[in-house]
Parts: sequence; C-alpha cells; structure tokens
Amino acid sequence: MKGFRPDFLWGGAVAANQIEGAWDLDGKGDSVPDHCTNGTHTVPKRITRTIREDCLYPSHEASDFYHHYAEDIALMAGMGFKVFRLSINWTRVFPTGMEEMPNEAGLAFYDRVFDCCRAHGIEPLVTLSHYEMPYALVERYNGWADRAVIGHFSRYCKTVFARYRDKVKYWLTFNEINSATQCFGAVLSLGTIRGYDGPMTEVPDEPQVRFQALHHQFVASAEAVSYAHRHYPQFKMGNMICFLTRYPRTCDPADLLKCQQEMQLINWFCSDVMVRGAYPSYMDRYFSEHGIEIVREPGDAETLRHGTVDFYTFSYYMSNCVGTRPGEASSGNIVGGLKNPYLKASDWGWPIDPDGLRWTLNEIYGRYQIPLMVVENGLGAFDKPDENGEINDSYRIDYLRAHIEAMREAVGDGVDLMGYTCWGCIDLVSASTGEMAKRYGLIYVDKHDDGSGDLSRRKKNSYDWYKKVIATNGETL
Ligand code: BGP
Repeated sequence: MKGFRPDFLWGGAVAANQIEGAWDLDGKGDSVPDHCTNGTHTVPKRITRTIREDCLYPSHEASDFYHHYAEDIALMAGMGFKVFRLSINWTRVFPTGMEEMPNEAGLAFYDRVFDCCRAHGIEPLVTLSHYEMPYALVERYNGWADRAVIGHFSRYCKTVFARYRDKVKYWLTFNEINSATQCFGAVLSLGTIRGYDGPMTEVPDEPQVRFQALHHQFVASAEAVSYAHRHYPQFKMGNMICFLTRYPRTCDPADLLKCQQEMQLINWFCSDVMVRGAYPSYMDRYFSEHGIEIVREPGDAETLRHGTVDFYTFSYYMSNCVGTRPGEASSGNIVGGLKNPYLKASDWGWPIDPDGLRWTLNEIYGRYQIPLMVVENGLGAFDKPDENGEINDSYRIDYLRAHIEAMREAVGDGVDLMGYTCWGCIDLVSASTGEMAKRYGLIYVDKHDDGSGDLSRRKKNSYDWYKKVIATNGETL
C-alpha cells in the first residue's frame, strides 16, 4: 500500500490569540478574543464591551508565546517538525484594522518568528485570520456585516504578503470559515456583535446578517487569493474548513436526507465557493426558505471565480449523527448532534472517530481532486504531571495514532494528502471554553485556569512518540 509522500509536511498548529499573550504590548490593538472571559464546558465565556478589572481574559497572557517563541520553536524542531501552522494577529499589524500604515513592532515580531522557523528548517503555514478580528471593526462596522471591512482586510493581506514574501509560502485565508453557517461563527469569525455584552451562547442569532457577512469574507478571501497568485506566484493559497462529519442516525431515508442537507450547509457550501468559485445551487433553496437575501455587487461572481484556492485544508476532531427522531444529544466542535452508540467520547464529550477521518478525506478528495491537508486534529484532555513531574498522556498517543493510521489508509485509497498539523502542539487556551485545562499539547505549559503558573515548558510522553512518527514518515506509530 502507498504510504505518505516523502515530502509530507508533519507538524503542529496554533492560533495567535490562543498562544501569544502580550495582548496590548508593542502597539497591539484589542481583538474579539481579548474581550472574551474564561468559561468552562458548562459555563459559557462572556463577551465584555470594555476590558474589566474584575474579569479574567485568558488571551491576555495565554501561553506567552510572544516571549517564549524561540524556546517553543526549538522544541518543535526537536520533534522534527517540517511545518508550523500559526496565525498572524491582525491587531498586531493594524491595531484597529483601519490604520493606513502598519505597526512596525508587530511586523517585526513575525519576522523574528518566521526567521526562527526557517533557521530550524521549519516551513511556516500562516492563517491570515484565525478568530482574531480587530474589536474596533466590531464597534465601527458590526464586523464583517459591512462590506467596508473587505478593503481593510485586503490592506492587511497586501502588507503581510509583501513583508513576508521570502519567508512564507503557504497561506490560509480564514480559519474555519464555515463556522459562520452556525451562530457560534458570529462571535469569533464574523464579529457581528456590535454593542453586545453577555454570555457567548446568548448572542442573538441573525441569519441574514450572518450569511451576508460570510459573503463578504468569501469576496475578501477570493481577492486575497487572486492578488497573491498575480503578485507572488511562489505562494500556495489554501482555504480552511471546520469539517463536521455527519452520519445519518438510522437508515430511514428521511434521516439520510436530513444528513445530506446538513452536510451541504455546514461542510460543503463554503468549500464549494472557495474551490469551485461559485455559490452551489442547493443554497438557493436554503436562502429562500430562510428568508435570506445576499446582496452581491456586480463584480463579485467574477472575483469568486478567479479566487479559487490551490489546496484544501480542514480541522477534524469528531463526527456526530443526524436524525429526524429525537435522540440522546452529543457535543462537538461548534455544533453537536445526536449520539453515536459505537463511539466513545473525550472528557469534553466530543466523539472520537478515526475511521470518520478516512471517510471524510475520501469524500473531500472525491469532490475536489486537489491536495488536502489536515491542519487541526487532537485530543483536549486534563493532563496532570505525576509525582516525578512526568506527563503520561497515553490517551493522546492513542488518539493521534488512530487518526494518523486513518490518514495512511486514506492515502492508500488514493487521497492526495500533503500534510498534517496536530492542534495545539503546545498547550494553549481553548477557543470554545477559554480554558487552559483543556490541553492538546505534546508540550506542557505550566499555566492554569486561575491565571497561575510559571509558564515553564515540559515535554509530555507524546513528544517522543510524535518525534518517532515524523522520523519514520508515519511508518512507526
Ligand atoms: C477549532 C479552532 C481552534 C481550536 C480547536 C479546538 O475550532 O480552529 O482555534 O481551539 O477548534 O477547539 P477548543 O479549543 O474549543 O477545544
């Protein structure tokens, strides 16, 4: 059976707001996550309009990658990383998103980070927008609801493309752009929360605004992709989808149809636009049945047609079931579903389904026939150092092993898979709950939910395991 390509990109992934800290240093502005307090699996994070003394904001210090990046990248190099997926925090470069000129100190930080990666032979894979919208754009424009944000984003993209043209080759436009098909996306991805102060789960849902804002992101993404193709032919431009694999709960055809409709809306819609360059016809019915009308400008269709991506990337954590009859609920990333009796779940209730990754890779590749990359996958778990300070995360090794095995099978099935970056390779703040306790890392960071911890780094047992996986190009699992 065919194995992973010889140039397979093994590595790990993070997002600026979840790892960097230094939220207001060196001219950085505040972004949406800087206004989000900590929560738990059962108590939602809150969004506060102003930064309050009596609240704890996990992104403000996070894992302090801002001051530890050299040590962290050296640790990644120690595992043999070929690639490191990270994001640029828009507000480090344009503090409010609206300035004409960029903040030099912010740009210089990413120069140091990319130089450090290159010195270790690690290729950076950069997400332009990973749930890091400037908060000033929320208050001024209601986030992506206003078309004017496209111009601000485009100025930011042109600035970082020009600055890092010789340091970065792989770019992703919007992290999990399809999160906007669910209410969750309004907060972290679209920033359509002007004036809102309260629990993240109670933001009023306005589908008309959500889908209009998403349209603006599609146009912004396509413009960035075409601009990059025209000016920097060496760049490879990708999309990024939160793949939420759905299974019909039973073989009742009604369940099958419901599942197909959810797969279209949640998983296929955004990538059909970004890979094929046009809105898929099934969305016409969805929009008309939900009273949604997308305002498009005359050039938009052409912009989308020309701005198609070179490779398709996605996050994969779990699968869920869909059915027409009531059933036991199950949690998941961004949206839950019905419980699958054949699967076990993580401590946060996300079902664990490695075979679902093989199925998903085959489905995506069969549809688009362009190179794929899994840019997020991993197990959020409570890790506790034992009395010798060792962190035996055998459960994480089991999870990763099973998913890498599934990728190998998919490659054997003929899928063109270019790389894999496990999520949160160094412990960081959880996007959904704001917890530090939900750890994904192969490297432990001494930082806790109450803000305590000396930020020291320590290898978990999964570190040496992953190192062997990379050294044998996925042969030894
Ligand atoms: C994805 C996000 C990441 C990340 C991950 C794990 O949705 O792109 O930013 O955090 O999920 O989710 P969580 O942190 O909620 O466990």
